[in-house]
Amino acid sequence: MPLSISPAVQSALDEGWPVVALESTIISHGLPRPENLDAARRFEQILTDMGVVPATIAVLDGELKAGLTDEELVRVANEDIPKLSVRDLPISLARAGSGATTVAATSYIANLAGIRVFATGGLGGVHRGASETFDESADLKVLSEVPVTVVAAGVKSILDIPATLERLESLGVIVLGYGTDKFPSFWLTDSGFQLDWSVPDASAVADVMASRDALGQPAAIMIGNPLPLTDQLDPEVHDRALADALRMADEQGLTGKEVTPFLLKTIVGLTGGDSLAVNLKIAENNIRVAGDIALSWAGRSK
Ligand code: PSU
Ligand code: MN
Repeated sequence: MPLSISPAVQSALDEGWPVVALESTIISHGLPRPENLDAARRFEQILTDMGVVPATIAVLDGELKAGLTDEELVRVANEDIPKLSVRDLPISLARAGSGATTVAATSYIANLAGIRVFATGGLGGVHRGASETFDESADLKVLSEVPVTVVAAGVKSILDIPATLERLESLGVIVLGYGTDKFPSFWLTDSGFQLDWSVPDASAVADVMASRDALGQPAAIMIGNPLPLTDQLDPEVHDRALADALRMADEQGLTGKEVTPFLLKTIVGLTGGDSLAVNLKIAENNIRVAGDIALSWAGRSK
């Protein structure tokens, strides 16, 4: 199997120490240079400071990588590499290629490596107008198939949030609000959509992981972790930028994997960088919660 696990991640897995997987599409396509490299390093440092081993996931020179050296992190941040979902992995391997992994591909590789907890910014989901375009992120299908616990600030309001929640339900993905019963919508603390279940802390998440395993269910657990209200993007700025970005994507006739990166980039421009600052806070907030969950999980499997 062309899977290369870094020595630090491998020994953590062997010893049952806490490990958190991190996604690379957020680094290569979700954040602008040069902030992306600083952010990628900071994401890993947050975990290291907590006593958790970071495993940033990407594809480099035809190998699936779980855990990157600093040089490899620099490559992911600075090279023009493609965005890879699960179906792109065999092609990238066949060509000895490199690429950044989406939530779907990261979850898939984390599972191959035996990593149980994963932190990202926001999930992909059902796009607005999907009943016409069929644009639904492969993130959702993959989360119905792999037993990871993914911490995300919900999904962005660039998507159709109620449709995404319906699909998560159909696909059997377990959805838990972290200290909230409202689904977060990334830059905004509360999407207004109600969740069925919430958990107060990391230990309660580990309880659900254990009972999920006991039942042998195939799907992931999604933890909806909202930003504190004081950190969210100004809702008026948000609504205006969102409407403009959606209109521009429509005018340009974008389809397929270009849509999400285009919307993210355009919204950074339209908010004068405010959305970027909030984006970084979100990722860091999710990484801390994922670290707590990994610590709690490691404590119990000993
Ligand atoms: N949502 C974000 N930031 C991101 C992405 C989604 O807030 O960077 C990325 C993730 O890698 C996610 C992917 O898996 O976009 C979804 O893309 P698509 O809609 O093409 O499946
Ligand atoms: Mn899509």
